[in-house]
Amino acid sequence: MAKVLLEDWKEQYRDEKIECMGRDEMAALQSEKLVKQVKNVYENVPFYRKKMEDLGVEPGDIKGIEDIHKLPFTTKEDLRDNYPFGLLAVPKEKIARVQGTSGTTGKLTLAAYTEKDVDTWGECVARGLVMAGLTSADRIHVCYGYGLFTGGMGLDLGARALGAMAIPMSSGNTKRQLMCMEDFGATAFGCTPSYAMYLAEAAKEAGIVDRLQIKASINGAEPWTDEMRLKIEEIFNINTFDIYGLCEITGPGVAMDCIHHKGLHVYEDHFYPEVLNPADQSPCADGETGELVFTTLSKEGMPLLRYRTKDLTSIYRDRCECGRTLPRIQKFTGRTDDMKVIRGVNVFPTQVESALLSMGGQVAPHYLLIVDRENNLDVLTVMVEVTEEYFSDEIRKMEALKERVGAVLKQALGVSVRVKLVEPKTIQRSEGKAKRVIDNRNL
Ligand code: DLL
Repeated sequence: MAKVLLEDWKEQYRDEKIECMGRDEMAALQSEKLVKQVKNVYENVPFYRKKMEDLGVEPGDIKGIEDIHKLPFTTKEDLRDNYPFGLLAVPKEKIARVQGTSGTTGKLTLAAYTEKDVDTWGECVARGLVMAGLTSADRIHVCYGYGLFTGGMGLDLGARALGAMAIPMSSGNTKRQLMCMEDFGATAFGCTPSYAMYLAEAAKEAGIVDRLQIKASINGAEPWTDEMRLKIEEIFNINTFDIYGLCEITGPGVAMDCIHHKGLHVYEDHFYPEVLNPADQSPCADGETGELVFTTLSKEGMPLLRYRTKDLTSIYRDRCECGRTLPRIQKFTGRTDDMKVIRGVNVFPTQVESALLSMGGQVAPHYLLIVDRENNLDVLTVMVEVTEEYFSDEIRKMEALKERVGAVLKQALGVSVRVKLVEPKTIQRSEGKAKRVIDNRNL
């Protein structure tokens, strides 16, 4: 309930030395860590020794960060093949916790952390919390799920490192979430952006927005647009920040955006980012979109070399207006697996989101893409929820709105779509990561 305007923002740093370090100094730090890490995995992870031997690379060939391109890639399939503990670089007794994520094929992707890895994780999230203007005096309501999913634990560890109060709500039961938010005087909350939108609408409907003490929210775990951020900020009157992570690298806290929202700052002293052309894995120039690939420079439990995230973004390495030199990855359009090719045109759900949100409140930011194949032709249907304000029993009005939505989507996507308008509150709300696409094509 207290959005701070950019001109009144006072930037704080958790670790100013690292966050604002000159590029050469950072490269030296990364080089030192990489050389050690490569030696470590070569000696302790048979999988990496074999991969390096297959490429004819020895630890001695890696003299600094500039040699990173000589190293082998790691894929999600490699993790599956070595499930659950085949990639550990330490004995199992040194593993303090495991976290995971359920993949689309049903098998878990599992990651293992030593005590020190857990501390580093908390420290990285705390950097993000400070970036969001929070201090040890704050009360952070965590409605990411707790469990193998890293969201709940990640924010919790961050709050702990910061010395703030964690309110471990986990996901679900929106009424109770809002009640506790109000009763405990939470000053910040964390959850997926789709759930933040749902919470915002529910708080508005319950007429309690003015009674909340929230000033910031930390949202991530799924792609979302700037338009969605502005909508959440507007309803709650708060500042909202994007946080990125994946359990294989660390949970939330690999990168987060600052008040300038010019991309998410990667904590590159721990996670070295590369953006590579998905076709041939050659490096993309700054600003060019490609696949994000990470090498964990400090990880002990399950270090990964050049892990292919399948997330698409671009990177900028110039100093941000906030003073940080940490490189910025742009808000994600989605993963390579989220992208749907509709009659030859690439479509991301986030494009639909920004188009719908540009329609000035005629439709709600809740949508679902359904892809079918009819007579050998791809058909994309977009289910769109009409807002209470615009919903009407008059067929003519609804037909006109449907046409407007169709035109806006065609313009945004470059392909025509079928629009199915549905009544307010009929598209299922998510408490975690929203499911935005159903593909019935069996490709
Ligand atoms: O989603 C970790 C996380 C929890 C991040 C809470 C932020 C907040 P996984 O379940 O392993 O981990 O899923 C990782 O989610 O590769 C991206 O495709 C997607 N993702 C995560 N954060 C963002 C974000 C957590 N801010 C996968 N924007 C990643 C877009 C995101 N996509």
